[in-house]
Amino acid sequence: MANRKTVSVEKLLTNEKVLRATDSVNPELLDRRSYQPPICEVFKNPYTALEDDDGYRFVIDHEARKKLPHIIRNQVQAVVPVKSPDEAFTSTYSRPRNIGIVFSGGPAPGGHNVIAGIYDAAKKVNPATCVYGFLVGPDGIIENESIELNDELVDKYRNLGGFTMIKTGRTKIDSKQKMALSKETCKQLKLDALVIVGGDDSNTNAAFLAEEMIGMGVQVIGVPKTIDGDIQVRDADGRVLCAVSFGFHTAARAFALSVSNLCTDSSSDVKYWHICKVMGRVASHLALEVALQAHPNLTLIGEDLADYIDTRRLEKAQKKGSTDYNSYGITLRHLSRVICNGIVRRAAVGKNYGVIVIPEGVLEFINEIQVFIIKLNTIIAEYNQTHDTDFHSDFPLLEDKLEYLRRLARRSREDAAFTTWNTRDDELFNDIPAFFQEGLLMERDSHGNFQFSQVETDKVLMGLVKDYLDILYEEGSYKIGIDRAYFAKTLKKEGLDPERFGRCLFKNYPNGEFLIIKPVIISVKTLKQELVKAGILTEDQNIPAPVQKIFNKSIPKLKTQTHFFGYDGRGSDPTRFDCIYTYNLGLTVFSLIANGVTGQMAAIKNLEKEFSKWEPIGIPIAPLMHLEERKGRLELVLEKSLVDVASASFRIVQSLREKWLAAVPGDDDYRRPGPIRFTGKSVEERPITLVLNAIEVDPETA
Ligand code: FBP
Repeated sequence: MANRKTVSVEKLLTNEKVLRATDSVNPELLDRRSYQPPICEVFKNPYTALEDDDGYRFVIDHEARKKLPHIIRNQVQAVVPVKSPDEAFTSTYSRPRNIGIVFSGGPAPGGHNVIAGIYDAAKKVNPATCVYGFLVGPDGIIENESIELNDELVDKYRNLGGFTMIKTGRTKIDSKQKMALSKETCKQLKLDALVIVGGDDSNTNAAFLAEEMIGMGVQVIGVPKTIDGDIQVRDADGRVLCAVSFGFHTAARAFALSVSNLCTDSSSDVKYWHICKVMGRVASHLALEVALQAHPNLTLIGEDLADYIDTRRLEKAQKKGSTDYNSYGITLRHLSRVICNGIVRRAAVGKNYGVIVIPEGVLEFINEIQVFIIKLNTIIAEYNQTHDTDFHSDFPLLEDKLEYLRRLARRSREDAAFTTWNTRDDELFNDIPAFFQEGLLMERDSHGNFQFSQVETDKVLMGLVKDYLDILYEEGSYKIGIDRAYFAKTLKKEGLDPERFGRCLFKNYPNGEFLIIKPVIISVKTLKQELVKAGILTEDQNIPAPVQKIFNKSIPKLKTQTHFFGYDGRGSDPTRFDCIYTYNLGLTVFSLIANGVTGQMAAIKNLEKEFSKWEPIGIPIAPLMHLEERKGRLELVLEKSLVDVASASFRIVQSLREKWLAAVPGDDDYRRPGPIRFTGKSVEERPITLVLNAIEVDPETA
């Protein structure tokens, strides 16, 4: 130490090794930027055309027919090669164009490759084509804030996560004024096509923009994106057109790695239950995929909970000749019992640790909470409409909001026609903790959606879990099982007879591999009483130290660590699957543009199959729309796809639940998905849920 020469920081900063080690451009980044995703066979042709595929059937909503007359008759279109194009075709296909691209909604890994695919295809066909990126989401269209993309910019972000290149935002183009400004921007930039990369709400927007701009000759093409995996498109006969949105695979793999690491840590220091909330605003697709990837001990799936029937309650009512409708659907309290059951059963075999995965949107599936969310959505939306102000600015504090709700409850007592918020609602709402009330009253996003990511769902649930575990402990049914060999060794070491003490202390002695202290023994006092009753101790004798030690070990202390996996995985660099998928989506978008269609969504069919079977298609957006309640009003939107509890992937997870809970002596069944790999032998091909669901549809893929 004494001889170490200190080099000045100035000098260090010019050192070759220091420069290399601290450069933000590292080998991994260079590998990613230089990776060229394979392209679908059809794109190896210089020209592609579209063929209507009228084999798909859609049940068209009356309102969609009325509001989107110009695009409602669009068909599914297959992208096909053009072997010998005539001149008219090539000149239309290759004419110089102005194309604008916007990201809308939350980032999803792979977005940059959609841009790269569009850019490469467009420039290859005609280098004079200009591709613009609208900045910070739809606001960029409304305010005409855009940049022209060039090689340098596109190359910088190839195969990289995030939407960093042009950023994103959640503004909805939902007013006449915003629509007029958007049209003006398209006019000023002389746009031929506008590409909207977004979720269900953004593709809904794309359909309306397509309808509005048809007269201006601006084509509007959507690209389904969301890590939530809830844009899955099927026709009316259940035939899959888009099995999964891009970004889902990457986010699920990133979450699964973190969950898997926690499984490893938790089964090493054996003292924590890790409570992992994973993103997915409503649907539990991400949680289901994480379950398959990492095998945590307990994974809640919202859609499964919604199907819950309290048979005991139902039967009780049936005996009285009535039907108790409250028996259908799960309550928060019951859900907390499901979690407790897992914790108690693992404790009984000495496992006072584990990992639980809770989907971010689970509250949406819990009866009483869903009612609150819907009612409060309506109240906030109605307030904003009536007063033309903002509920949250007018009532900044929780107390102000609660007072407003109390006023509504009073109104319901005076006016029988007003049923939105009654006295019972108000009483129930006042029973829940303040932090949760704040969560439920929080500002909705610009689409009127409840922001589940902002609510501490895990805290709400685990609060109930802890309360119920305390009750179970008092009842004597929540104990840590003691390894029989350890018990015998501990007692023998101090010259005590394990047989004699064992029969007195444990309810399952000598048969259990893990011994459970008798329910009556819940304190040092009750322990002593049992020993005295069995004639092992007299009143004035102390409990022997080894027995005290065993008793202490049997007392469960629930220590939890909570985690939220969302923004981290959403920002991850894409898996190879998402890189390839999105680049080909970009190529599909260009084909749709070059062939002059509008109101279509770019997609790839057969994602569940090997790459050579992938088929680029255009999906008509308008026929997919239906009416849904948003901001207290019925609006035309794209339907979100929830986890299908009859699907193979869900049923497989359901039947492996016991195995993964591992409430038996021995090892847990954790799976190590490993980090997101980009190259190499072990690169995963596609989401596990996709693979499993496809087996049933097409046994050939099995
Ligand atoms: P998109 O539907 O826009 O893709 O966003 C999904 C999501 O990541 C959800 O999983 C999450 O609930 C939400 O965005 C978070 O929203 P925000 O980024 O506004 O906090």
